[in-house]
Amino acid sequence: MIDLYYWPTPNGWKISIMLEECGLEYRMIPVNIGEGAQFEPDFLKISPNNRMPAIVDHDGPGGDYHLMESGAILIFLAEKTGRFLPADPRRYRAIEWLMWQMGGVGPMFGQNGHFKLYATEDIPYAKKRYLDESNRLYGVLDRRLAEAEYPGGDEYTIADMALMPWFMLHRMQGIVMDDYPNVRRWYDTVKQRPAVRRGVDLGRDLRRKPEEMGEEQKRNLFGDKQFGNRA
Ligand SMILES: N[C@@H](CCC(=O)N[C@@H](CS)C(=O)NCC(=O)O)C(=O)O
Repeated sequence: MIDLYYWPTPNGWKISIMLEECGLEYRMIPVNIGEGAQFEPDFLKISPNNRMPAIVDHDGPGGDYHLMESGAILIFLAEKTGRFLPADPRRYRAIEWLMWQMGGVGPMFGQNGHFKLYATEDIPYAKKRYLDESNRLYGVLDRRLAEAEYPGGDEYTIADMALMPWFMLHRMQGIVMDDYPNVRRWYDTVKQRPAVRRGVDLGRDLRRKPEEMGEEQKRNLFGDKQFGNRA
């Protein structure tokens, strides 16, 4: 049994999709990041960076095994099940695009969304910088998908599960996906997978629109509570 510490955001969806793809038995434990649950001492023992997703695998190496960081969790679950991460040499192509998601797409799309939708002041320089960078990253994936069906090659892998959730927010992010026809083709294919739909549906009722976020939630996520709560 796996405990999934989760809130319905792109980083959370990566893991709910993988758990659904693998048919693993899991229990979802909501971490309400708007209300500050990510700062609870018990959660910090599992996820010292005060971010979800995180898991505890009760049948993990040495017993209860906790893990934070969605990329590490995806690799762990792929190795546990022997699925969605092919053997050499294709393995490292999938890991390459997984790392590209973790180091580029996640942080840059995250900042793009922050300055466009959540920032408490309007900063045109920041908005332009992160929108330009997000479009550049769309272009990089588009070129990769012109030569391969999936970022990892000819198979659907954990790289797709890491990428897909962030591309789902393209409209909110101010991106015109149809400018990237290979991304559009890949997106339309992956979006139809039943496990992707189930993964993204997990905790749907808990999700709030940016305009529904109150002052207290902004303080927890981006303001004095976020930084004041750190050691
Ligand atoms: N690199 C981390 C990023 C996780 C992350 O940023 N999670 C956000 C929600 S999408 C979070 O928990 N935020 C809580 C906070 O900022 O206090 C991963 O991929 O797991």
